[in-house]
Amino acid sequence: MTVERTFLAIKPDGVQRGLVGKILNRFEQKGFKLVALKQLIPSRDLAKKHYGVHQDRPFFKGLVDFITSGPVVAMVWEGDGVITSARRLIGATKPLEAEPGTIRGDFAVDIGRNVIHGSDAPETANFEIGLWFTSEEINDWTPSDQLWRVES
Ligand code: DAT
Ligand code: MG
Repeated sequence: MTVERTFLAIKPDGVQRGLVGKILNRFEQKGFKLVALKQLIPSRDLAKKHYGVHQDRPFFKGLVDFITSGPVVAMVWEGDGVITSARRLIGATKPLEAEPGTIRGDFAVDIGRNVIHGSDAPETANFEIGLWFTSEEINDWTPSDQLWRVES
């Protein structure tokens, strides 16, 4: 596997419901590395760029209204295969179809309030990381336990 970075964001419903700590824990306990973290209320311009692929969908305006409605916790996580793995930890887009044990499976019922965003591919991860973060906001660091990690 190659080391990748992905963009994750706890949406306003996750922040309002006090789920930030529980969600961060899922990725920490899995073994991924947090390299950037900030809370912000996204501008409409940022939200529209982030969800640009959905601009012609009927739910687009509601999606932008929702994601700009309050604080979002934006993050970059790093690790082997983190893009696909984070999507699996997040679960299906429709929370009622998300497996128990996934974040959406455990914490959500409504597709329009599905708690968390995760990049879906390397290209979107690169685009989204660059959209939400400057390079100065992303930290290269080595966790001390990686010194005794087994190479594969
Ligand atoms: P995901 O967030 O799993 O990548 P997506 O990229 O297809 O899903 O859609 C982005 C977000 O848009 C999704 O998290 C919730 C919202 N959304 C998607 N389909 C929707 C629908 N049919 N009705 C309302 N909101 C929808
Ligand atoms: Mg998506």
